Amino acid sequence: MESQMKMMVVFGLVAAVFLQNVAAQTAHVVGDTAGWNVPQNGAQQYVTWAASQTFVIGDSLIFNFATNAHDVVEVPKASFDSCSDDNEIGSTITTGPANVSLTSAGDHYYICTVGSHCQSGQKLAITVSSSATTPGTSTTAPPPSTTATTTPGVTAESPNSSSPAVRTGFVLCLLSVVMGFFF
Ligand SMILES: *[C@@H]1O[C@H](CO)[C@@H](O)[C@H](O)[C@H]1NC(C)=O
Ligand SMILES: [Cu+2]
Repeated sequence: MESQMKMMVVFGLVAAVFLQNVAAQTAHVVGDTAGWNVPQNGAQQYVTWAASQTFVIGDSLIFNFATNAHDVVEVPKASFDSCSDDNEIGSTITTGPANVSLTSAGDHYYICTVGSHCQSGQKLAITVSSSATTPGTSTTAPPPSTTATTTPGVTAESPNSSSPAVRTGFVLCLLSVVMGFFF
């Protein structure tokens, strides 16, 4: 009986990891409702916004701005610091809204090259991490070897019947949390 419960808990953990992978992609709306503009609340605005987000490879940045009023381009740190468009990475996006995919880990810097907007704080620095696991919420112990046989079954079902698999995983995950109280 007890080993059966433990198996359920382990399966729930596997399902939780599976769910985390399914929900990996996030579209980050830069500045939230303020969009991509000259910050009205000081140059800290995009620094504060970036700190509130967790960026992972596969996510995207949505820069909401009116075409011709602003633009956005990725630049190296030196250009970001000096608000210059030297050594642009890729081409300047002049049509809003802009959808920028985050395809590599590390620091990325974006500026608006219109007028003195960058000097006024229309600049964004972010750090992209390579895995969906956030630093503070890493998963606990690795699953025991007995679960290795159940994992392919879970993933094999996902391409054709994604939502039932997700729902089943969610139910099992909740079940495992409930059962956790009995240990
Ligand atoms: C942005 O682009 C990515 C990758 O092409 C896509 O998956 C996502 O749906 C797009 N988001 C929006 C809001 O257009
Ligand atoms: Cu601008």
